[in-house]
Amino acid sequence: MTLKFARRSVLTTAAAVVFAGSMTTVALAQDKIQLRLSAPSSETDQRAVALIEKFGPAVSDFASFEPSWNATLFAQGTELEAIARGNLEMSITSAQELAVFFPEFSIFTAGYVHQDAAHQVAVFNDALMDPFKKKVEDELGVKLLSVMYLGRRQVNLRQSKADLTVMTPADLAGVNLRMPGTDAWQFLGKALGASPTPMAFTEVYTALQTGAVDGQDNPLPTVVDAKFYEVTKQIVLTSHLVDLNYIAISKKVFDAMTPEQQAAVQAAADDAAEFGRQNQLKKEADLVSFLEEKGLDVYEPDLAAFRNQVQSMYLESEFAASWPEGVLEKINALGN
Ligand code: KDO
Repeated sequence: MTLKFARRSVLTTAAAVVFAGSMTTVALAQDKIQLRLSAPSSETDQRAVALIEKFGPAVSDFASFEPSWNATLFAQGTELEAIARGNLEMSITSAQELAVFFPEFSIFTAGYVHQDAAHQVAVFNDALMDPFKKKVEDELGVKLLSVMYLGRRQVNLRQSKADLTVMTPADLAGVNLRMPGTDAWQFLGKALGASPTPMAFTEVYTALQTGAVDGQDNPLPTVVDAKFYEVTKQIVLTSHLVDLNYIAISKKVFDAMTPEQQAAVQAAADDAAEFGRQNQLKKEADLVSFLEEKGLDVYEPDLAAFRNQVQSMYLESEFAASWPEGVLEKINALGN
């Protein structure tokens, strides 16, 4: 009896300890800061890989990083509003999306402004960005943590080079080019000489396959990751936009963190951005031969012709009217 009693009591105590232990685990998981991120990219895109492998683990002591890819949580272009409304904590946003709220961000969407990945970083970390960042924080409640490199955007067409060789913007006349769906993106398509069609990223593969569009523009790593090479025949290396995404976080969520947690989140974002940048650069350098092996023609057009047309169209546009005085010169001065 005594033994039974003692045994039962030990078991009960043990069960209580296990129960209390699991409650602690549950409580800890609940206590962690939830960081949901929504993005249209796939989970194999280098920005996603960097966030999964570097960002999440680096903040896991106090935050639960919960990314959703392929726009499954929020549609492309709706993430910033979701963060502003408190329905989402993080995204990798574009200058084009920010330009919807703050037209001056269109300066970072203009063709041939950023020169390369290092220039993007120098611009993002320069004091010239401070008023841009502050406005996004004050008016949208979104903090831009770091800049991610997407790559140099190239024109990728269904037509074969034999049917359509693109050397100058005039050669893109009448080409139905899918561009992402904001004014800043559409204008870039026009500046290239094409007829832009807005469409969400997740619909592009099917649109290329069915011929709903003639082509799309994206950096080579994206062309490969999204398998656009399966449904296109050529890539014109216009390098018209050195594209970026900002790692964005809810300012409210960030401000509620301790200074140590904030520092850890900032460092994790910077590390993830750097890791992703190096991987993306490596891929960009390697992928021309991969695409040629897949049967695509990959060639350089008359770059001066593209640069001249794109730059002059931007300077004459309503976008340039919103660019703060002297910022373009400062951006240029940070480049080569
Ligand atoms: C795209 O829709 O073409 C684009 O490249 C635009 C970028 O700003 C970014 O949103 C990207 O898609 C997605 O992350 C998918 O790679």
